[in-house]
Amino acid sequence: MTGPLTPADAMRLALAASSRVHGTTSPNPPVGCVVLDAHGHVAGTGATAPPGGPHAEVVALAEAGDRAHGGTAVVTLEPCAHHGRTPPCTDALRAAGIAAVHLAVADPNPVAAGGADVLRTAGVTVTAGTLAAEVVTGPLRAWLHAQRTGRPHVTWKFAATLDGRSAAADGTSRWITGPGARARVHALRAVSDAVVVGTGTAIADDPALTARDDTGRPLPHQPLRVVAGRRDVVAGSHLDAPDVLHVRTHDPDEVLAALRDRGVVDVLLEGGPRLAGAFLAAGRVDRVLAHVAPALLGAGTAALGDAGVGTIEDILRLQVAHVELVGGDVLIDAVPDSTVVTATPPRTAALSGRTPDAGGGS
Ligand code: AOF
Ligand code: ZN
Repeated sequence: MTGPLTPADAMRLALAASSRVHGTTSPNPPVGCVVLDAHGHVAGTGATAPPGGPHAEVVALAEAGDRAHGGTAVVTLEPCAHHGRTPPCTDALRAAGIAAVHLAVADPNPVAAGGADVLRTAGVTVTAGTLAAEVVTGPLRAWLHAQRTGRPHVTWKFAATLDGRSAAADGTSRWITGPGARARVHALRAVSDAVVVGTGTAIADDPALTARDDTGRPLPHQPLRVVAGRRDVVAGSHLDAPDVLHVRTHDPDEVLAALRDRGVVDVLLEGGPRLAGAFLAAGRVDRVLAHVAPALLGAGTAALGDAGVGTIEDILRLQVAHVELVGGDVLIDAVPDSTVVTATPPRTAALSGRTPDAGGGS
């Protein structure tokens, strides 16, 4: 047996537990919970089940059994205080005799929030903010964004050469980056709710948009596959399938509203240049993942089309969150300056926002 865990150590385990259900809980958040016994040893670990199933705390408490009595629950999101599809987690924590709770972030959902106060009133010691910086950029990121803005979170992922090309002059593009970068993309698809491409990319590249392992076998969790744009996809192509959602517009807010209506929280935008440009121009890209290959093409298709930038003053700057070498390619993880959160916008403004003329199908 190892010694007692600190709340931060336990939060790291809770975060890891939440990573294991990332992509399977929407529209609910992927939450992780660790229950420590009265001596600080792990008694139970849990994560949110798919919608309608138990919340993370209930899963962890069930594993802990009697050992939860007098113990501590460490959870990535404030325990809910509401009767939703399941009873309040605050009730479950109290019934189990939990003495202390450490939470990373408050629940922004007004219906479920208030759990910390409910627990304090019941005599439980509550500490908020444990490892909050890690948790808000982890699996809860997209859900927290959706709660704040009313829109799904959008990650624009692209692969390009050093000179910013995503295809050669003749249109060929397989492959610009190496197998390591491609494996990352499949792992990313597996934790996303939806993968979106424009009709231009669907027609030019015939992508499958499924999440596969390195032998080509499908990963357990598959995202909703989405094509955006007015044109029809090619009959018999990968995306000419009954489970593919075809949204007949390039307007980012129309695409996102259609996805939100289907419970989508976390969107992976995979191109092409025109659709990505429309999303960036509208301020609807929340994260950029650029796989940059140390290679040059010169002529060829740029990774990004018109993004509403006509003069240097309007350049879209990003803040780099992380840089990594993946195989022989450089992965840059960045956030557009325009979407760096400075304040909580009113919920009513959520779906209006900036509405530049990003329409027009392809
Ligand atoms: C928790 N632990 O693991 C999760 C929570 O419809 P329901 O009953 O499943 O409730 C969904 C809401 O509960 C969700 O919007 C969020 O506010 C909270 N999710 N809370 O205590 C969990 N997944
Ligand atoms: Zn709950």
